[in-house]
Amino acid sequence: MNSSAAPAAAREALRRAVRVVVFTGAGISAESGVPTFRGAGGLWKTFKAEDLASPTAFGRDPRLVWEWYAWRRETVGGCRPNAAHLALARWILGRAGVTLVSQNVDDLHERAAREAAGEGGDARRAEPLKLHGSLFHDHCTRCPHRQASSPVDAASVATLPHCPECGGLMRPDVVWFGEMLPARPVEAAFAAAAEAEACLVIGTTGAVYPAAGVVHTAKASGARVVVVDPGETEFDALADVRLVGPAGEIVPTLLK
Ligand code: BV8
Ligand code: ZN
Repeated sequence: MNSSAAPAAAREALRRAVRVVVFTGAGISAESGVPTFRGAGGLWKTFKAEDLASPTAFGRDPRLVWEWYAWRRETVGGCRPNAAHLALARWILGRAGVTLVSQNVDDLHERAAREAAGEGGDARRAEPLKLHGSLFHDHCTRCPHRQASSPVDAASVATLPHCPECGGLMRPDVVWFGEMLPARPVEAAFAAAAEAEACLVIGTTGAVYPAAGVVHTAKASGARVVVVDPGETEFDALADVRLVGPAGEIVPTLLK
């Protein structure tokens, strides 16, 4: 359904659902100024995914890959959560039964959760299960050490971040193509999707697996699926309601 009745139908589906899964992608951060992957100004346009977001690329030229991630950290660091992130965080904290699942490696959902929870509030319920890792953490290529990121000097391999425990080269704590997703968030996301009566999809092409399977699992388990996106997505065929437009405009009204 994609008509004037769509917003009311979407609100009704979310209101009636005891358990909701919210599934987000790069599009929810677009209005904050974070480049998406496959859109017009998309990251993959300037760079090719296999050239940079893969273990082979990192093995071949860790300096270049680190330079790209340092630039992305800088870009996201200058962005702020937008109205969609904030409305979503407030809505999640204001009711029970919502699981937020994100493919995004930025920290805008986390920052919106802290802002919505306020001083001394508990932001954790509005923080996402991160299926593709975190842009702001590094982990060691040789041992299990993981740490919050610090400024990167990508001038040479020697100046790249190295592990304080074993001296191994550190890498961004994101999931590259061909790599396994982190087990705990994936299991929790698919378990929530299997129980959900509604699934709200915001700003994702639905092109990347196994993450996109979360929405298919929700649909197969009887959830009503609401898709928010200005463009076409691979979820349109299974959507019960499509709200066509930017998240920053649609989400605050939808969740009011
Ligand atoms: C795995 C982290 C196997 C890194 C990312 C062939 C060869 C090799 C692999 C495969 C293959 N075929 C399939 C695969 C599997 C592959 C895959 O799915 N490839 C796709 C592209 C075909 N998947 C993997 O490799 C995964 N691992 O399969 O491992 C395995 C199995 C067992 C044992 C060992 C290994 C790993 C995938 C994770 C890759 N990492 N990112 C980094 O960020 O650098 S993927 C990247 O894409 C991001 O995480 C992003 O979130 C994700 C999905 O993209 P979207 O979020 O949807 O963003 P996109 O730009 O595409 O779309 C933006 C949307 O927003 C659009 O719809 C647009 O209209 C909309 N929008 C724009 N403006 C707005 C808006 N919406 C709302 N408001 C707006 N204002
Ligand atoms: Zn180490």
